[in-house]
Amino acid sequence: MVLRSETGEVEGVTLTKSICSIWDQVWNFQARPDDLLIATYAKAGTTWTQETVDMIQQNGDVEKCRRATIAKRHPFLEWLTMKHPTGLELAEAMPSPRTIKTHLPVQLVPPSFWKQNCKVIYVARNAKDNLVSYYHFHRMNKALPDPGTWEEFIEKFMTGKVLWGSWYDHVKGWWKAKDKHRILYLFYEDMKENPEQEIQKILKFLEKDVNQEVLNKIVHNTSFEIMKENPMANYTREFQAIMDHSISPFMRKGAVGDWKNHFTVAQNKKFDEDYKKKMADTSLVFRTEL
Ligand code: PPS
Repeated sequence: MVLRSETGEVEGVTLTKSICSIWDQVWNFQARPDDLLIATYAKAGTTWTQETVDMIQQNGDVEKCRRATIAKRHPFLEWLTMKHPTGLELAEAMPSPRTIKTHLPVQLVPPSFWKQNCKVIYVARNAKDNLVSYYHFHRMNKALPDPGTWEEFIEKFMTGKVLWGSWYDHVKGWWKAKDKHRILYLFYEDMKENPEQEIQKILKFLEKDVNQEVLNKIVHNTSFEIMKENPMANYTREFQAIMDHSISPFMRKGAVGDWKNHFTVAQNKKFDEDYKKKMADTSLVFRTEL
């Protein structure tokens, strides 16, 4: 049986107790200049972006992208669960150039990434869909704290007392940081609306070029329908003791606007009022429907 994680805090940000216990090692992680960091708030489109980046790096070669599961291809920097190598171990053992995943808010990113001037792709997703996805993920992933009821989870999300902290601070913090560092800031909704255009942005950022045929291949293989069936991307190959896809699959709906199937009118009103206050000090704008 897997015990749900207890939580602790690093600088006021909620993390699992196990991450807190290795925090010094995470903070002192030595980035290399050619590392690429994919940073997101959890459930914002991380895996989708990882697969897209890998497809680009492998020049559209599907077989190469299926060489290993997404978790092995891209170490998850701060993560550790029983019986699996830690993100730090995987990263340290990996030859360059590495692509690394993190959910850390910008102020908790190990300083070596900035010192080495590493490129970062940040992906943000509108709060309501992000929250819905996070709720279902807590239900199916037994390594995360118990989400409680939907109503309770909305409250936790609004107060920021969830893993990796406040969504509001996360998206705002990274938005500000993009003016100082090499950060490509993308939106889930844009990726959904026009994947080719967003892939082009990633290509330019990575200083890569592919022909139209390869581009089409990347668009196709990173679609929700294909990724849902791809065992190297859909998390069915490992973490079986932790993730129960029969409760809610990792590749759940992959849509914009699913929040409408979850929020009551009253919950939506309360959420919107609180959102306005929390997001009053940013120029960031999200779309909650397409
Ligand atoms: S994690 O655990 O934080 O790495 O999860 P993450 O990958 O960030 O988010 C999972 C959600 O992204 C959806 N997803 C996709 N949407 C559209 N297209 C593609 N290709 C795709 N791949 C994954 C996935 O279904 C989760 O969202 P929900 O809303 O729960 O379906």
